[in-house]
Parts: sequence; structure tokens; C-alpha cells
Amino acid sequence: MNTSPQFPSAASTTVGTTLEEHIMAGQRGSPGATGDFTSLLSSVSLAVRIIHSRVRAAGLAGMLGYTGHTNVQGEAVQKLDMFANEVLCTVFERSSHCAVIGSEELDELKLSDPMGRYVVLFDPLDGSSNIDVNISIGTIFAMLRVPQGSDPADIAASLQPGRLIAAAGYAVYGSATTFVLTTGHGVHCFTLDPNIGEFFLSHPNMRCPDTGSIYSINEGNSCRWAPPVKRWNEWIKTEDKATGRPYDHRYVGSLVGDAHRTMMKGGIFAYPPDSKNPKGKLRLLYEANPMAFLFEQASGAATNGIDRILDIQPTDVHQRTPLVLGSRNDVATFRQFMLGER
Ligand code: AHM
Ligand code: MG
Repeated sequence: MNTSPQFPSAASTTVGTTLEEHIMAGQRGSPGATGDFTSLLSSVSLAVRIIHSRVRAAGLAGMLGYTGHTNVQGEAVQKLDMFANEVLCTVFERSSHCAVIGSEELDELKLSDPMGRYVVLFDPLDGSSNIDVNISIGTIFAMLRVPQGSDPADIAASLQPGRLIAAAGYAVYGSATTFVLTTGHGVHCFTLDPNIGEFFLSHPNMRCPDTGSIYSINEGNSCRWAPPVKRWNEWIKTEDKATGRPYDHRYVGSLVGDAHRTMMKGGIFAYPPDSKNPKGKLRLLYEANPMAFLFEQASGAATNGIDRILDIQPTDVHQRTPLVLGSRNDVATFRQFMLGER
């Protein structure tokens, strides 16, 4: 009798597929696809690998003669978030498929190729306050189609609700560099092999658990919260075996880090409004919408505390919103507190 372990055959699993193969398979499965979308996704992957390489060297910036503002050649050393912004703008401008570029680091939308069919919106380096302390940071992006017959120069092309997103994703430059992507057919996570510069599928079909046991919020802001948020916060810390409370508390302070943990382990991340940030802190177009699209694709949920993030009609490119995302049951419980139902 053969007692050797049964490994899945290479053909029976998609784990190990490269990001490029995954993107190409998506194009083959979409009859009539022009390849523009595929090409834009490849551009993001290239930008993320370039940013990864600079992030990994960031710790050396204080050594080897770097002064902080000029390097050994006397050239100005760019801040990492500015560098990431330029890399993304450059790859999208070169792609010729991108009509409009919007970035958290740009004051205004940038018109790119008038023939382009896509709007790309991104936070080039999320969690930038964590750069100098070697904690996970990341890149967040969303791609939308320019609505048929509309002029990309018209700002309305970029101010679309998140439910119309065609693709969204984020990269985490953490203990490994991972790239989490959805094109509206589930969420897939790829891990970078830095030696060969290739992303490999490591977590296909990610699913955020329906209920978790971790809550993530900047508790230092608690004195500035409205009473319903304070009540929810007390509730989640109160012992009750039947409902798995108290939840553990984790807060990285980089949305990509906190959201990625929440996606993998479940639970809830919240950045509610407070007296300092009455409209919330996070940006609707560059942070909340892409994350909300990913969480809904992974069976999770994302609201502003009450309403679905993806239904918000943006009115301004740099608009902020409260953001509550994670396991669908945990997000629903938070909503009950906000509505006074608990
Ligand atoms: P940014 O670094 O792109 O400006 O993003 C804002 C960050 C998020 O990554 C994170 O969730 C949040 O701000 C943390 O804010 P705070 O330090 O107030 O807790
Ligand atoms: Mg950010």
C-alpha cells in the first residue's frame, strides 16, 4: 500500500501562479477585452515592485553618507512618499490607458491620456508616519472606467461611487511584501519573492471571517468620540464568554496593516469621526473605497458607521469619511450602537 502523503498536483491548485499569469487568465476569461485593463494592472504591479525595493533600502538612508536631504552625490533625497507617488504617476502616464490620475499626494486630479479609458486613484504610501520606525506601510489603489460618452476632463468622471470600481488592491510592505487584488471576482493575495522580483499567488479566494475577536481603533482618541462610539468601545471590552468578549485590541496605525490583519483574521477596524476630525480622517477615494470594495468581495463589510461606503456619492477628490470595516457581524453590531439599537 502506498502510504506517501497526497500532495495536490500542481494542476489542481492555483497557488504558485504568478500575478502576471493570474491577470492574463482574467483577460482570457473576458471576451472582447482590449488588454487595456490587463496592462494597467501590470503597471501597478511594476510600480509596487519598484516602491518595495526603495522601502527595503529606506533604513540605509541614515547611513552611507546620507544626510536626510542630500545623498553622497549631493543630490536631493526624495521623501519615500513623494518617490512612491512619482513612480505610480509615471507608470500610469506611460501606459496610455489612463485618462485621469488622482493621488492623495496631488492637490488636483491629473489629466493623463485623453484616449485612456480608466481613472486611477491611489494612496501611494499609506501609513507614512510609520516609515521611520520600520512598521508596515503600503500602497492602496482603485481603477474605474471613464463613463461612456463622458469627458475625462470633467471631474464627474472621477467622482464615481465606489460600487463602480473595476479593480482595487493594496500592497503591504511588511515582513513580506504582499499584493492583494480584486477585479470583482473574489480577492486574491500574492506574495513577492524578492530574489526574482515576482509575485506568486499565496492566498487565493480570501474570505474575511463572519465574526472575529480583534478590534482595531486609535483608542487615544476616545475622549473625542461621540457617546455611541464610547458605548460600543466599552461593550467590546466587557467580559462575556457567550459573545467572545472582550475582544483583543490591535492597532498598527497604517490602514494597510490594520486592514490586512482584519481581512485575514476577522474582527473590526474603525476610524470614526471625532471632535478633531468631525468628518473622519481617512480619504474616501484613495483609502475607504478601495478597501470597502475589497472587503465586500471577501464577504466582509465596510460602512461609515451606518451607511455602505460604496454607495457614497463623492463630491470632492480629497473628501474624508469615517470608516468601519471587517467581519460582517462585527460591522453590523457597530452599526446597531450608532443607531441607538443597543
Ligand atoms: P496616510 O499615512 O496615507 O496619511 O494615512 C492615514 C493613516 C492610515 O494609514 C491610518 O489608518 C491612520 O492614518 C492612522 O491615524 P492615527 O495616527 O490618527 O491613528
Ligand atoms: Mg493613507
